[in-house]
Amino acid sequence: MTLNCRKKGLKEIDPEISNLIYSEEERQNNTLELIASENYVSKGVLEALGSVLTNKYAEGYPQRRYYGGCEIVDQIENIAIERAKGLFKAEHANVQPHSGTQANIAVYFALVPIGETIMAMKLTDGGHLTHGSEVNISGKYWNFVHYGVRKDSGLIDYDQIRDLAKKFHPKIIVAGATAYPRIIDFAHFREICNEVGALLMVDMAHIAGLVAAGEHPSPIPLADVVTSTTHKTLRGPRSGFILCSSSLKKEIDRSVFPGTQGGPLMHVIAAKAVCFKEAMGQEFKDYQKHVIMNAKALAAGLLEEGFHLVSGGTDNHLILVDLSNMGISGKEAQILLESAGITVNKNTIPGETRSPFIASGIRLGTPALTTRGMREKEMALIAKLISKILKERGKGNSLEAAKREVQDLTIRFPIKDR
Ligand code: DSN
Repeated sequence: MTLNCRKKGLKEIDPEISNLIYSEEERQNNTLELIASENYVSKGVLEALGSVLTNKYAEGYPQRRYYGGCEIVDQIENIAIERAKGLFKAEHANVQPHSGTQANIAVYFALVPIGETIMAMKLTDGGHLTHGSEVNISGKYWNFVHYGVRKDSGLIDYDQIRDLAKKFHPKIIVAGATAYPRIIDFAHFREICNEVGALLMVDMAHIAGLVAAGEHPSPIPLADVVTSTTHKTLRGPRSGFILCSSSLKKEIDRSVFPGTQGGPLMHVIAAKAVCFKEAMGQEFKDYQKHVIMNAKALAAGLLEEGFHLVSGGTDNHLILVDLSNMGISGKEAQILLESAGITVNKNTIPGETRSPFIASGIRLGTPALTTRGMREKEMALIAKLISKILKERGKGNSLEAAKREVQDLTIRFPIKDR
């Protein structure tokens, strides 16, 4: 890397990629982001991500590296570790996992011999690929037993978990979901784990920001190990981390490196440190309150329009809409909404009969729109827009009218530098 090259901007070095990044920025500015797992990072997080730290190899852990020249990155990783521990009141933090998937696999690899049993939530009921899906490494290397939600209420079926746990004696029970709109009762999970001698692992990726702000009960004092991403409600870089008790520190650290990863991404670890700092502030706590208030307002608006919501509503940042009564699949709804500038993802629903590529539902989340400053009034309007787009599909010029309203919202609530 020469000084000359550093002086040139990306626009001159690679106009093709530069233009595409600009187009993506425009797309983000001009659409309403309702994907529950997405958000907009601060300038501080972006700067750390785009820094020279990407040049540094640092295999190992602070003060125990396999490379020289690590005295600065050691300080950065130590700060990230201390901030994660402070924010979540954890005994130990590993900030090296590149993603939530890496974090989950590292925990299984650390604590469960290959082929032994783990229990987790079914994918169609709100779980995650890494919770033992047969197409994922987790489902291929370990024997997963799945629990789900109750058909009548859409709520986690704790009785089923207890029965299955007694029958299959899992080494770990995983609590945590990607499409569950209600509070998760970690104390109930702990109780079941104690009864059957299982470890409790909580994957809090979706709710990490809510937990940090005290808006969802924390799994930290109850779980043996907690995994998370940093880019959803937590509003940091695309990455992961693990929290655990001091007694598991050695196994977890060894499993991340050298067990399942090589060199850590020091630029991303720096960005995680920035994100943890931001999450300690009052502005972040207020933000998380609004994330939930907005989700409740959006849910209320959709219920008023006759939509069926799994579990009847939400306690957190997301809503799972069951479209069965609307005569439209999740895939069709996603495409229609996207054509009006509203971005969502199709999602399977409990008792799903379609393939995940089609699905019978859509998942909506408020973290990104809340970051733009939208509040309950805008959520009520968005619920009406979604209803109009889906119900009046193919009729007159209602799509064009919805597009104009979306555009107006994006102009009134720009993505601001923070
Ligand atoms: N965590 C998933 C989501 O909720 O979007 C992606 O893996």
